[in-house]
Amino acid sequence: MKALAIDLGAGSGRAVVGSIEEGRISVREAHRFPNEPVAVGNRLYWDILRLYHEVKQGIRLAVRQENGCIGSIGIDSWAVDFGLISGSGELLGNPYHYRDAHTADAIAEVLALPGLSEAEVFNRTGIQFLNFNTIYQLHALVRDGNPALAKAERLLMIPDLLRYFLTGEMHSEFTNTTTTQLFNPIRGDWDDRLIGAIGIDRKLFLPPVQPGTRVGRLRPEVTAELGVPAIPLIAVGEHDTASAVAAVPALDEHFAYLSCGTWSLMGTEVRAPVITDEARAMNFTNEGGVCGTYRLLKNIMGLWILEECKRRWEKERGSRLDYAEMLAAAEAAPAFRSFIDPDDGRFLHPPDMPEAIRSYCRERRQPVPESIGETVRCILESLALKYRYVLECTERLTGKTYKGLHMVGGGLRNELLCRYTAAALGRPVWAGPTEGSALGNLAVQWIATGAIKDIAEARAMIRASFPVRTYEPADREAWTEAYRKFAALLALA
Ligand code: LRH
Repeated sequence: MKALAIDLGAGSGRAVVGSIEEGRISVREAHRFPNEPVAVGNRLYWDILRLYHEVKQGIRLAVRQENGCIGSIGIDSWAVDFGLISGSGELLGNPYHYRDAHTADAIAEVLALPGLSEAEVFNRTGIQFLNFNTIYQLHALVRDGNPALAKAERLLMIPDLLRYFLTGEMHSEFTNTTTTQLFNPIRGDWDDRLIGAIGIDRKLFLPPVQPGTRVGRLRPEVTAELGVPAIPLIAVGEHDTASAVAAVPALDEHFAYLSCGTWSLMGTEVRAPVITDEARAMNFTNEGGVCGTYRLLKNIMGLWILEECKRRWEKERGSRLDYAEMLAAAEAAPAFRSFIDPDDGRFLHPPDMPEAIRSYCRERRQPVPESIGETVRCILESLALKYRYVLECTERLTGKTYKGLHMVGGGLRNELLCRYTAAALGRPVWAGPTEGSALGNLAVQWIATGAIKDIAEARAMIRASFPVRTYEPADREAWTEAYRKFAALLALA
């Protein structure tokens, strides 16, 4: 039976139909639609009702194109963002987007609350400190006297919210739940103490359900509107990174991955969260995964920096710029001239990304990248070098050595980045598939319905069904020297 994955990414959302025939998986895009945040004054919101409309169109088109053969639906999207629901079941306002600046100082504010400290919050959650985590967003709403919060009865993460609109049932899916930094993986439940400390009512939070759980069917109003049957919804790894990692076609039990897209998420899969002082000092996270796993990983700012530069340059030129042109210019630019720390806070949501890069280089007394080629080269080399650092940190935390790196996600289309990554790591990169989240979303649906036995079989099938390209390391000495410079610049331990 075919399954439908709704995958909402930065920039666009997609409805992807997955099929299995003779042990091979294939995917087909039934609908693609924009997913752009809406700025109002200095606030940044989800365009949630438009997205819901597009999700419904995706379901209608997929069912029609497949002659009714859609057996289940799963939804994934990025972590941390949420909607608030009233006692009468209505959405209270437009959800905020995590790049809204209201959480700029929120980590320090939360850690200054009575009884809280970095160690306390990390030991209770195992989650890295990112200022947009749900805990800090909620704190900002309390601090600013947000009226919706005062009326809220439930909090639903974005895929939970869209699923609620479709089915009328409210559930809190586990992988996304963990990214709130309010979930305690040791106790296996929401952390009452943290929730209380930030002044939030415990009643907002529902008991988490595991990926693979059936969570309702399309409600009658939706089936009537779309002319489709009452298809069941399955909770998948609703955090897109959980789904992307589920799709890593690794054969070994222990492997290192990089989910490469707007964000770069790098780490490994573990059976239990690694909550140690060392993990906290490295600001690693332990996000809930599918099939009883956790993802020990670190966020790296990723291709967002490049995407934002492209947007800015296109605005300045008044015409489109394609990636091939940008990457060719980067290859022609001099190597290892200047580096940035991709994770410097200024790159999270600056009004002018190329200027943010120039300001970083100016402050660090490095040559300032001016042309498109110089800037792209600086971004890609810096990302690849940061990957080396994070991979080595992962090895220190797990005590394991990884022979190479699996890369999945749309970012693999950037072949220069894959090449630089292999070179910076001095290890092979196995790149593929480019479909990360949608495939992992489908895989969990198929495991739930019995079409696939378990996650190992899903990964083996993905490996047999999609190309994986190997990039071998090159220019070892030059990259080793570049890493030395990079590590000194960023004062990496
Ligand atoms: C990637 C991602 C990542 C989160 C960020 C908000 O899309 O879900 O795992 O940290 O977005």
